[in-house]
Amino acid sequence: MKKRILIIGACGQIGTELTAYLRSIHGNHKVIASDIREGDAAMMQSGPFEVLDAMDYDAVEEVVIRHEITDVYLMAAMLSATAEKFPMKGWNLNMDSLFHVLNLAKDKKVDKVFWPSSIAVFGPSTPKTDTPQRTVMEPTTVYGISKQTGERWCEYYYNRYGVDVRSIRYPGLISYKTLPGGGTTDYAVDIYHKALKHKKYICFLNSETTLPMMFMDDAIKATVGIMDAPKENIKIRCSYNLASMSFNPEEIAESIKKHIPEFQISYEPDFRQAIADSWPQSIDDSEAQRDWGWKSEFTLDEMTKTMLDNL
Ligand code: AKB
Repeated sequence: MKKRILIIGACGQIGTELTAYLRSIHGNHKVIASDIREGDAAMMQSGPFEVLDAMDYDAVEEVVIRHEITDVYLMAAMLSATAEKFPMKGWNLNMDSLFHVLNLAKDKKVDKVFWPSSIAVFGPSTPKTDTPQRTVMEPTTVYGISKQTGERWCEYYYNRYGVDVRSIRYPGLISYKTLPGGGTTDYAVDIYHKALKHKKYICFLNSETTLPMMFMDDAIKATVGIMDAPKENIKIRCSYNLASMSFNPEEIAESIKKHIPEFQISYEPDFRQAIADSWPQSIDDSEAQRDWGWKSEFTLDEMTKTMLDNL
């Protein structure tokens, strides 16, 4: 079957690497990248690119039809820290864009949808360690509320209309190729940049804030893995728990010191501390492992070496 892929939000932290990976697998011309503004030279020159507002249904539909898209990866979103500053903008972007692609799939204009959820769907009343797939979910952030609501709608569209939507709950993601923007876990990328440049880092979370994290290569592997899995293997249509490693700022600093002994970290927690405190510390992803063979590869020290070698 001919596959033609549209990535919405292709210039973001995940979208950039996902676009490059899918182009390397399927061929450049089969993967249409899109974002609200043009990407860098590598993105623009390696394959088709559309300037596209994820909130504009007509524009998304036009691109889907013109390029005969089969699979959509909706990576455009406003992350946790920014959405606390712009609650209605965050809610509108995160929900409208999801409804647009779900409705295109419901109307059989696309076959398959990937939509990212997050550990932000959990809240302070959720068990903090080995957080189960099904548990209390009372998110306290705008972003978390939008992701939890989105999960309910994904499951609804699957049950009611048979929409083949697949989703994972990403932990904090770390990559040397693209910077994150507006998340609470962003410190775990910035710390490597500052360690190399200034040998010191002021962290906006306190030293003991343990959060679930993942290296980008693992995240791309999971994203493509769930999309390539046979339909009958996808038993969960809201979103799968996904885990790799968990660490706090002190532990990532120790990992960096193995390569840069003079590196120093200090702490000035800001409003993001409360967001981080509401999230789990570690995640039970046994259902993703069982249903579609998920397994993470990178440890904290392996990730640190790869980050410092490549930045
Ligand atoms: C954020 O910090 O907002 C994101 C996430 C955990 O979904 N990285």
